[in-house]
Amino acid sequence: MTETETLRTDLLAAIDGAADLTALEAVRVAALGKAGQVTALLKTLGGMTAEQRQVAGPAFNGLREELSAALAARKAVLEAAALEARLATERLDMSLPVLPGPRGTVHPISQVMDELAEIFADLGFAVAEGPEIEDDWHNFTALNIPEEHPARAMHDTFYVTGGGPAGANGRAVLRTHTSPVQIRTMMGQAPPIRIIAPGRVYRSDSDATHTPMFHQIEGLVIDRGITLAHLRWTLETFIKAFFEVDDVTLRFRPSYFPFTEPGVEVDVGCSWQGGRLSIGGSESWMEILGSGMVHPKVLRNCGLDPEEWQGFAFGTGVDRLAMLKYGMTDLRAFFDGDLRWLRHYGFGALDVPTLSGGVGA
Ligand code: 2NL
Repeated sequence: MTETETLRTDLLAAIDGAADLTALEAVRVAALGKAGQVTALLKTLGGMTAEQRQVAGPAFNGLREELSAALAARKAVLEAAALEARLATERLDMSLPVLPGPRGTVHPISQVMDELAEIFADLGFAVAEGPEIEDDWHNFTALNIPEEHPARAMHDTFYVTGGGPAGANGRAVLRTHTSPVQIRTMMGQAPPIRIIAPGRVYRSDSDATHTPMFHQIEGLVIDRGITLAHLRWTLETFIKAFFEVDDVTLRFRPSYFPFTEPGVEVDVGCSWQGGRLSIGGSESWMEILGSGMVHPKVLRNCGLDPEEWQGFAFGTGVDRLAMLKYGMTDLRAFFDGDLRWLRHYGFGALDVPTLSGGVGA
């Protein structure tokens, strides 16, 4: 028993003397670990007579419990001391400015969308949004693109399996243009209507100039007595404001879209600057928009009487507008998430486009 008593005194002293958590852990292993001294003592119980065990059993187990309690107490003291030491050295000054300065940037697509919203808000257009998973009817049928129409194949549609939007009307698709937003607006509110519909659209097409997801903006005006002249003025005003040039010439060419009659493709006068075509001047033409008068069938599909209501619509690619205005040459880089590219082409979060400050300031 004296041997046990000595062991107890030594171990309790070692626990008390442990200067840090590492030292304390070493004492625990030496006493209670697999090959520890107390563990070895407990193993001797097996070779004892019943009488010996009656005395030694409670003594050894009592020792083990006493040491466990002492270890836990010492551990709590050392942990509290370690925390105190950390708190004494670590400082967090909540009043310091964020370092090393602002880091995130606004993606050029977001910036251009904001610029467009600002320009059209000034002309009295509201921003309209709709689902990116559409149904066949809103994406195609309502727009005078019936089943088997070649335009459906031309749109390289992504079909969605496993359910579409609530109250779906036909197969679920990823919208191939933002026109269904305008269909929903015409069905949901009475004219006059002046909206732009910017957003993501999807087509199963991928190469140097096409990505499977890209951004489109469309505009729609519905009112009494709307003509191509209103379309022409609106597009001219928009292009001048967006590219911040006063001398722009637009050229309207007859074209065909199933949802317009007539359909009009719009070119803008350009000139060569630094090896690239840029907006303004008259050396060359660049196609930038598709547009037209809303087809009477489309109006009727939305419950509007074409004898009473007319309208114009237009659409163009936001990514391409951004490239033309800010000089990027590779569309795919828009979606790579490359931080160097984002820092170079990104905009400051506080550079909010305003007409008074210059939309591209
Ligand atoms: C393009 C340019 C266009 C429209 C979009 C439209 C929407 C409704 C009715 C009539 Cl609801 N038109 N949008 C019109 C002309 C062109 O987008 O190049 N698209 C293939």
